[in-house]
Order: sequence, then structure tokens, then C-alpha cells
Amino acid sequence: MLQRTLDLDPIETAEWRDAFDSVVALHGPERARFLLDQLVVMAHHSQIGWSPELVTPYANTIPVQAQQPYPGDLAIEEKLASLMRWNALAMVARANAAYGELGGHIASYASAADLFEVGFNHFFHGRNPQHGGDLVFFQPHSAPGVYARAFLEGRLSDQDLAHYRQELTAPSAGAKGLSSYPHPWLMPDFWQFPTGSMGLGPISSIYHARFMRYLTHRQLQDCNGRKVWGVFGDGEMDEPESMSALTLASREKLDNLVWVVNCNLQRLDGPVRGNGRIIDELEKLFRGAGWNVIKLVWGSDWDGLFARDHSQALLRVFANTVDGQMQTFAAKDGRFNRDSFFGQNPELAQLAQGMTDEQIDRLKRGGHDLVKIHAAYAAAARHSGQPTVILAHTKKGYGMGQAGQGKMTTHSQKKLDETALIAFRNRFNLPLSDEQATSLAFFKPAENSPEMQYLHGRRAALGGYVPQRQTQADVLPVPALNSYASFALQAEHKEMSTTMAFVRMLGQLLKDPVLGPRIVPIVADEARTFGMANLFKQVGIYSSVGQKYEPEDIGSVLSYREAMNGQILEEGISEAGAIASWTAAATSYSVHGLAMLPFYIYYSMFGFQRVGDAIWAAADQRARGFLLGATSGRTTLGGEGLQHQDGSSHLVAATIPNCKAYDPAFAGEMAVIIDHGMREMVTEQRDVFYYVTLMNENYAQPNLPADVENDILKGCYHFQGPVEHLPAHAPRVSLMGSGAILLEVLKAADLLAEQGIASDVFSVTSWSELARDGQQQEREAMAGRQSEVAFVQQQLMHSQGPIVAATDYVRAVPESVRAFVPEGRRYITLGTDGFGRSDTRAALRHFFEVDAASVVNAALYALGLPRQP
Ligand SMILES: Cc1ncc(C[n+]2csc(CCOP(=O)(O)OP(=O)(O)O)c2C)c(N)n1
Repeated sequence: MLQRTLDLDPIETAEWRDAFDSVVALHGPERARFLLDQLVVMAHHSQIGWSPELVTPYANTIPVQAQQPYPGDLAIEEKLASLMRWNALAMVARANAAYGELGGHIASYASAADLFEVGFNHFFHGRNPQHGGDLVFFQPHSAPGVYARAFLEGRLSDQDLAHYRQELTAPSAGAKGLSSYPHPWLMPDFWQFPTGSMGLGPISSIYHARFMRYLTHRQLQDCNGRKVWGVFGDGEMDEPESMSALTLASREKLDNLVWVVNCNLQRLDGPVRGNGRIIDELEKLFRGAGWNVIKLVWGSDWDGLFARDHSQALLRVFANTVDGQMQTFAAKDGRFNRDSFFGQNPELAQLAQGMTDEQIDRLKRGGHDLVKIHAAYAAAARHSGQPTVILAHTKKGYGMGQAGQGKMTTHSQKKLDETALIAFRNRFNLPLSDEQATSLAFFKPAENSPEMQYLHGRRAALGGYVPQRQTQADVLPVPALNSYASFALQAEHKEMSTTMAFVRMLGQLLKDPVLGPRIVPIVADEARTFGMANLFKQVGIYSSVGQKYEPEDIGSVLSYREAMNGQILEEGISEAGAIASWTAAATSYSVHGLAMLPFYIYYSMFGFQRVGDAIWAAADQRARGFLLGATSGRTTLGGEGLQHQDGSSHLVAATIPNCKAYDPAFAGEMAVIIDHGMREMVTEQRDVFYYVTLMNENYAQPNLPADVENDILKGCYHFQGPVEHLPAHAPRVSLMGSGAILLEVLKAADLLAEQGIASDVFSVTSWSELARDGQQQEREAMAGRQSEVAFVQQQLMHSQGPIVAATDYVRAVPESVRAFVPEGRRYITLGTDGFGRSDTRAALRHFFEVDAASVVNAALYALGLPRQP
């Protein structure tokens, strides 16, 4: 095949080029685009195997003539940006001078400062009664820059800055400790979105933007005019989560979403694409995914060079310069760049002729030029019908000079020597004496200075300070439990699974006139698995375009119904997407001041195990909502085998401080838990979320015994005592069971009774709540404060003999309460450690030794009685 670059007939080529040039000159770009589109159609028709390249030259997307005049005071903004840079640097360097172990980053914010500042001065809206506020996701390790700004804004004191990364010691100095990265859990009035785990910020921003559309389309809150901005790293784009929802954003036409990818070409260890060009790669990726791409490559001082470069020598050289080389140019001085970059050919050398080495050194990349940044942001903010990504070319460690700019090691640089500090001061014209610079003094101009007035004025014009986390939301009443769950409370031994019971309850709750509309059912392509298909018809599946087709099953009662005001979020096969979606809904109370109540139901194995880090981030973001781990347990989901059978989610759930995890056996227990959770989250407005496991095993559901509600919530209740006909002196055991394995425990109690052994059966609804209570009481006691007997101990005290605890989870789950069982009583745990596999439930329970026979065996062993054949 011939190379596309081989020109077989240069004269013919020149004619085509001239023709095209004259079209642009005479009829303008619109006509030129039209003709090109026509040619593309022809090329497709003729099947010549050609399509246009997705990548454009290494130059700014926005031509100089399309730039609007800068609406701000450039001189003041430059000064302010320099102050932010300084205070951010001083904060990190001071913390590390005092305690070398604290860590922190200087170079990332140094590259992102101007990108942040243009946003703060001109684009990021604060929330106030007139404007719902923009959502801004900040690159985590650039947090010092955001603190530096809040310091000038008067929202943080110099003492706070002096306690960067010292959250524990700060209060004793009357200061607020500043968290390493954006953590709403640690700074609940400040940060809105946790971004510290790379990749989660990007995907989360997409789902937050989509959720705003959902709120608007469902007429719950008008989010028009509000934007989601995200500043992310080019290295961060490697994370699968960063990329995984790009097409959702374009499919949903999320023009309320703008990403700024800070392309400083470096990550932690070295270049992002040393042997390639990350900007080209991302341009292709985003364009292919349907985004509007704005390349912000070169600063204004390059405009003149490009204008004089008639032979396009610059673009040709850029096309052959890989990022590793570009980084070297960033790290070296003007002299080097004159020789090595402009020295590459005579045309370039001529372009550089009129410039001093200093001027060459100061040639800005696009992401450091306020004017160019503004032009890109303005174009992004105006753009409609697509999300926008701005690929901003910067230098990592910008302005750190020999100490760090473009250096391989710059990411982790936390200290600068005196010479470097003075050089930095000089580089940014900072109003600091040598002494102030070398002692890393924070600097804040006088309140009445033009800079400070400008700073406050800009934020006032944009509606308030950013970031700022608010928590006021309407209190939602929860209907009486009996009104929607009496079938579960008084189940009269009807056979059903807890999943069926949950779905029935959800269907009822959705009908509640107040709470119903606030419920957000979320699935990742498993609604039918969980018997939720009836909800398709009842509340509809959310679609931003309604339903443009006649569903195949239109005649059926359960027909597939998509609607613009549909309530269910059907996220397709993306657990990462579904959990991001859940997080957006679960934090709506704070981000939008509108309490929503999401129920995300999924295969429990694909929760904590698959997207555990995203759940951790949701916890940090103070999510309120329900995660329903359906088809849970290692043996309850018989046929599905090793990768589906979950024996561990409760172990992980227990490690999340604001997650309350329950493994109820019966529909009535589950109803009590859901009811209480709803009250805790939307009525009392506590920052907790619930994880409840559900089973697909059908069995007879008993009536809920009287007065056990509180015990269910605390984690365990006495379900039944010994059968009456046994003599008083019969040997006794206590049996504890949770989830589906409680039924095995109950069978074991019958088998033991046949052997003359009396047992008390406890239904354990939450091992983690029991363990937490025990640990809490122990801590109180050790601190010499008033404490109570651990709740699990109190419950067990009314029984006698050894204790056998069995679950469908790994043994570590029931082991978590070992320390709190009454003294002197043997405690044996049975669990499902090991890989799952496929077989019947009975076979699996036998294999994992959690069936009734195994419980009996354990009880006999604990009693010192011979094993029955
Ligand atoms: C999931 C995850 N992995 C690794 C890290 C550690 N980490 C923090 S910043 C960073 C490099 C970031 O590079 P880039 O995104 O290019 O941003 P830059 O600092 O260069 O602007 C790494 C690896 C992290 N925070 N999260």
C-alpha cells in the first residue's frame, strides 16, 4: 500500500491546494468545512479506505482573531497568581522543613496555578440564592494552591496554613488542620469532592453533571446555567475510571461539563508519554468519544512566531518532537532552547533571531497564559451540545527554575534551598525581602490594596467563594413502616426472598407522595435479575431523550419504558458508573441542597470488591443512601461460582466508619433496617450510608417478634429459646447466625434438640455494628470513662453454654465479635473462607461447613460431646 504522504503528482496537488485556499479566502471557513464534509461523504461512498485523522496540528484550537478582549485586570491577576504560587510553595516547604515526613507537592500546582486562577476570577460560580453554584473538581495534589487562595480570601488564617497536613496537632494551636487532599470528611465546610484517588474525580464529575440533568428533567431542581468543572492531570487520564464514561458524557450531550486536563507532560516518575505526545493522544481519544476538544498549547508570545512562520516550520518540528524532548526543553534555559529547539533548522533560527535568551526562556505554554486560558474557558462555557475538554499545555514545576521546572524528580520536591527561594521570588516579582523569602513567610497584601479588593470583587461577582461545602437540605418525612412493609413484618410464613421483599417495599415507597419522587433506584443492568422489571413501567427508566422507539414488549404489563422524567437510573454494565451515579444522588443534599435517596442494587460481589475505592470516596463525600448487595453470600447464589459468590463484602464494609452494614435473614428484619436507615439519613440528616445484603433464596418468612426493632438495629436479637420438652439440666448451647445461614442454624437447633441438647438461637443482623459497639465500650472503659457491657455480651448473657456463630461470609466476619462474648464461654465460628464454586446451595453449604450438620457438629465439639455419625 502506498504511503499517504507520498506525492505522485505535485502539480495536481498544488492545484487542489490552491483551490482550497481560494475557497477559504473568498467564501470563508464555513464553506470550506461544507466542501470537506462533501468530500468525506464521497470518500466513504467510493470506499477508498480513508477517514480524516482525529488529530490536529500542535497549535491552539482557538485562533487569535477569535479571542475576545480580556475582561479582567491582567496585571492584578498576574500578581495574585504569583502570591498564590508563593503561599502554596511556602506552605508545603514549611511543613516539610519542620517535619520531613509530612509530604506534599509544589510542582503540580506550580503548573496548574494559572488554570485555577482564571477559573476563580472568571468562571467558577459560588452557590447563593440566585445561582446554584458550579461544581469544581480540583486536582488533589494541587490543594495547597486552593488553600493559598482561601488564605487571601480570609477563609483560612496563616495559622491554618502553618498546619497544612497536621490535622491532629492544629487545634491545640487554635488552628484548622488542612487536609492533604480534598476531603469533605475532614474539612466538611470546605471541600465538596474527594479527588485524592486518581481517576475517581473524573468519572465522578461526569455522573454529577448527568445527575444535574436528571434533576432538571425530573423537574426536581432546575440546574440549567450551572456547570461542572474538573481540573485533572494528564497522567491521571491513564486511570481506567478517567476514560470509562467519556461516551456517556457525549451521548448525554453534557455541555454542562468542562474538563481541563493539565498537560504538563509529566506524572510522578517521569514523562506521561516520553516517546509520544499525550496531547495528540488525548485529542484523538476525546474527539473519538464525541467531545468538543480545545487545545490550549501555546501562549500569546507564540502568536507572533506562528504569524511569521510562513513555511510552517514550527508545526513541522512540533510534529516530530516527542514529549520527553519537550520536557527537556522545559527544564533547560533560553540559551539551550535557542540552540536545541530553534537551532533545528534555519527557518526556526530565523524566527528566534529577534529574541533574547531571556525572552526565549519566558515563551509561555498555553496553560500559563491567562489570556489564552480565558479564551479557551469562554469557548468551553459557550459550547452547546457536547462536553468540552481543554488540553492545556504547561510546564510541571513552572517557575521553580533549576530547582524543579521540568525536572524528572519535581513531583516529589518539597524543599527549596535559599538560592532557589530567592530566584522564585525574583521570577514572580514577589514583594518579599530576602529574609521573608528564605524564612518562607506567608504573604497577604493589605485588605485595602487593589489586589485584595479585586480578589474579593471577582468572587462577589461570581456569587461567593469556592470551594465551599453546604449542608442545608429539606427534611424529608418517612412514611410509617406499617404503611409500606406490613407484608414483611407480618409475613405469616409466606415464602419469599429478601430481595423480593425489598423490591416490593421499594415499589410501595416510590408511591409515597413526598418521599417517593426523591428516591433514585439505580441498577447496573441487573434489574430483571432482582425482579425489578415491574418498576420499568411504574416509574420509568430515565432517558434524556425519552423513548424514540416502540419497545418490542410494548403490549406487556411490564414493558420496557424509558422516559425523560423516568426515575430509574439504568447504568448498563458499569459498576464504576453506577457507584458514581449513586454518589451523585447520595450527596445531592449537600451539592444541590436537595435531599435525594438513592438505592443502588447490585450483585454484592461487584460492590466493595469491584469498586471499593469509589465507595470509600463516597464515604469521604458524606454520602447518604442505600447500597443493596443482592445475591449475596458465598453459598446462597448457588450456580454462579467463584467470581460471583461474595463471602467478603461485609468484611470490607466494616472498615468504612460511616457505613452501617447489615446481613438480615428475614424480610421483617430488613424492613426495620431500611426504615431506620431512611429516617437516619433523610429525616435526622446524619452522614451515614447503609449496606444491606439481600438474598435470592426463597424461604418461609416468619412474623417479626415483638419489640426486637432496637436489637435488630444494634446487630442481634434472641430469636428463639430451647424447645420446651427438654429437661432443665439438658446441655445448652447458643447459636448465632446471619443472613441465609440463620436457616441452617435453626435447622441445627432442631437437630440438637433431637439429641437432647437445648439451644438459644440469635439472629445476627450486623456483625460490624456489634463489633463497633464492643470496641467503643472497651475504649470508654480503658479511658476510665463510663462504659456499658458490650451489647452482644448483654444479649448472650441470657443464654448459657458454648457459642457457635455461622455466616455465609468469611470467618473473620463473626470473629470480629470474639472479644466481646461473655467470659469463659467457648466461641466457635463457621464461615465460607476459600474460593466459591458452582453447585446446589446444600452442596455448597456442606462443602464450606456452614450447613446445619456442621453447626451441630461444632456445637457437640464445643460441648465436649461425641460427634454423631
Ligand atoms: C489511584 C491513585 N494512584 C496513584 C496515586 C499517587 N499519585 C498522586 S499524584 C500522581 C501523579 C500525577 O500525575 P498527573 O496526573 O500527570 O498530575 P501532575 O501532578 O503531573 O499535574 C500519582 C501517581 C494516587 N493519588 N491515586
